[in-house]
Amino acid sequence: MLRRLSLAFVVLAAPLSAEMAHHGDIMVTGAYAYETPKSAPSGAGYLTVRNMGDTDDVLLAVKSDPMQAMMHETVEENGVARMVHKMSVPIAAGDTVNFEPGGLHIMFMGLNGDPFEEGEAVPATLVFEKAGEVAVDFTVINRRAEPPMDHGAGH
Ligand SMILES: [Cu+2]
Repeated sequence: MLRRLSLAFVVLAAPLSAEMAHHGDIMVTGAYAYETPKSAPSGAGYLTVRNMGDTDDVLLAVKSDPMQAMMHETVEENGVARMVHKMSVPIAAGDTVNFEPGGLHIMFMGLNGDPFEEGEAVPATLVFEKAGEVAVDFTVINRRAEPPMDHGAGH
């Protein structure tokens, strides 16, 4: 079921919209990050990526200068959770991939004393193999707030 998102979402197409349509339509929704403690070196962001096209795509990187952003996945082995750095995340044609707590997430490193504060937006650029660069703002929310996620579509 498609739920209405409680926060406005941003979909920014690459400059060449014809190219975009040709190479597959990537739609990014519900991007948010949790606020961080003042001295935290890093923060985590989550979002939903949909491939509305008929061509498989791959998320290759996330840029968020001056921070370093990486794709991570939390995996559990023998009851111990650890984070694995993902070099790429496939977004198959017609697929929806959820980055959510306990699974895939965007790790922002190098906060350098500038914590994520509730209400601010963290700008980032997602780099896809075919769709190219997609700009997205991660809305920073309170740790206890309900994430602006659409959980229905991907499960
Ligand atoms: Cu991580």
